[in-house]
Amino acid sequence: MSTDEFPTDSPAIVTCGLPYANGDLHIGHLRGYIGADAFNRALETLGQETAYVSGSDMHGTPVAVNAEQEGVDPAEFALDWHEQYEETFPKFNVDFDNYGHTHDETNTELTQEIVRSLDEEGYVYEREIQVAYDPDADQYLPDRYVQGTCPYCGEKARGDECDEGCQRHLEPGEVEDPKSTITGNPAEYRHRSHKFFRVSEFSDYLTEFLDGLEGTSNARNQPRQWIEEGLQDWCLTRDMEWGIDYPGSEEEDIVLYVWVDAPVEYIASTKQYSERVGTDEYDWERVWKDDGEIVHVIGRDIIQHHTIFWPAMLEGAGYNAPRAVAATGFITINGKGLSTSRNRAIWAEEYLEEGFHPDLLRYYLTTTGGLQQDVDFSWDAFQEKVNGELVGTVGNFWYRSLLFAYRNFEGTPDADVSEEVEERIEGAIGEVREAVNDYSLRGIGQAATRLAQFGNEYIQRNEPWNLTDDDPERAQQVIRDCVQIAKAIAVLLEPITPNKSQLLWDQIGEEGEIADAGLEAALEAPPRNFAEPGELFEKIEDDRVDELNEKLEERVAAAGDEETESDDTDEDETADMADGDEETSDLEPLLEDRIGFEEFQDVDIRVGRIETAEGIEGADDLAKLEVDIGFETRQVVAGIKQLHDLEELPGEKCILLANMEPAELFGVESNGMVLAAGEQADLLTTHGDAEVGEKVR
Ligand code: B3M
Ligand code: ZN
Repeated sequence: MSTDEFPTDSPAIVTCGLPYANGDLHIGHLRGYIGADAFNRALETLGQETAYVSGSDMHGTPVAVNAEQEGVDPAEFALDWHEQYEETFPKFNVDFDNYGHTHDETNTELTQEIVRSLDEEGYVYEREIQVAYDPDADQYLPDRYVQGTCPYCGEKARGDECDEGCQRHLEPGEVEDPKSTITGNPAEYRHRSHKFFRVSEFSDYLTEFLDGLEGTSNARNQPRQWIEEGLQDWCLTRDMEWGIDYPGSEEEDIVLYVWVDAPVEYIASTKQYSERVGTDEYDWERVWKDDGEIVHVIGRDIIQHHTIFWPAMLEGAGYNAPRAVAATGFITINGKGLSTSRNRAIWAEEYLEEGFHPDLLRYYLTTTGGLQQDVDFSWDAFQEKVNGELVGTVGNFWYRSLLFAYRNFEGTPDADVSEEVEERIEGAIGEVREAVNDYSLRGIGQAATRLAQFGNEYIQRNEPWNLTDDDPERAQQVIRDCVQIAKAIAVLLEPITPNKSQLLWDQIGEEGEIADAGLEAALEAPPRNFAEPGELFEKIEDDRVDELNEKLEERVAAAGDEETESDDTDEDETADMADGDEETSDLEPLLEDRIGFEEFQDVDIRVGRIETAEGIEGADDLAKLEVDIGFETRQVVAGIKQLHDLEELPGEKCILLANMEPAELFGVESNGMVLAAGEQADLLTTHGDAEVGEKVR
């Protein structure tokens, strides 16, 4: 791995968390898989050698429990789902270079090899522990077979994870008041011998690793806290039949914990890709053992696995460390937690059956919030985004400029691109480069949308329709510029809307795949002639949205009825990546780490008064504010447009963090930060007569 900016001279690998092969894919899954796909595509446009791999997670109790409920063999059950996933991903233009599964030979062998080498290096030991047992079912109760209370935060928890509270991994025996999810009985404890990995020995290594880790800040901060609290060793084995055998224990009913073999699939899948294309083209060993740039895109509920256990395993077994872990927030639906058991979800197949183009959802999911933020999905917000940005801004510009070019010049007019437009496109390319290096998918999308906005203004400002007769040469120039902007938008947006970008590419007469073009193509002249263009985006009508809302409401209500009728309380066990319940996704858990008063005094918070507020071109939620803080007036950029009408803000008091490092957002300097609450950014203010400039304490 290097610390150089992308593109680097080393090959990259982009991965996304493996879906458990246990149920239908939904929008929560798609956020991660689309996100990682878009990131991988964006790296490619920068000229980075890269591949994108993943696979289905076949083992563990998430699969075993569900298979058992349906009375089928877990191997068959998991394989069925795996095959479905393989079909679904391409429908969303999620283009894996390899998609394997954890039960295949490559992964089984590699996992056992890695465990063997951890053992040989002295990182594994055996210890007798108490494990939960259900006497009625005559079965041990690993992981999701048991439910109880989290010893850290007191929330309801599964045997191996505090999924509704602090998101911590829990070791066998840790969950309090354990109950069997098979019979509902209180679990008994039995002594069993299990293998442990000395994670605690990696504390110093991991601290340093986190200091250099790129990606999202949540993937660095949470684990730092866990390390400070002291790392526990990690139980590597489970009393189960379904899974990969602990090497040498093939005779016993003991398998590796699912989280041992699951991340190894990242390597195994890369290996399969390498074997398919040949190591000259892509060398998995170079990537994983030498200098590869490993980028993991995951859900924020599995940070601990990817920033503690996994890097310790890699280090212990002599593999390369990840360069970045980008942990996405959850998806909420109409402001409430996505819940598969309550049917409050948007299902992958359902979305497609409704006839929506996959690129619309790709655009929505990648550009609605920052990667770390929870993103709310509602059909209304989806409609607004599609109609406003894709139809109104991008599609409108594409269509009007190409149609004009076609009608007047049968294609690209013969002229050079003006300096102004060339510079503007170069600027947008720079924004994309920066966004990729910041792991900001939203930044990539915004660079393109902003360019389209510029394009619309450019046409409006130059009115080529008035020039064709009076000043044909000028008209030629303006339209030439517009065709170039149209092409540039398609190139910039390709990682996010690959299919729509390809259609535009074809429309302007380009040959081959836009995905192979690279960012520089944004500045290269399009072919001279092209055919009559068509519109690439379609408006979503209000009655369509009403209908979709109704369907969703009915579905949720029906699921609610079923749930009250049945006693089956563990239905939520089908929960998976990003499948948070209301409690988890509505409110972020409290930080346990306390700070002293001195640390608080380091932040200089002041009362301010907003003098002016205006929007920022291309940035949906951002506003540029001038805030009087007594001593001076500060210009700050604030993401407050979701909730606040800018015209009403001047004169309002606000609370401003004055000693925030200055930053530049969308080319606008921000010198301070106004405080606001929640996703919607509800601005804080004072309720008495606190004066402007007064310190908040
Ligand atoms: N299968 C799904 C999850 O917990 C799990 C991911 C494995 S990634 C190596 O989100
Ligand atoms: Zn907890």
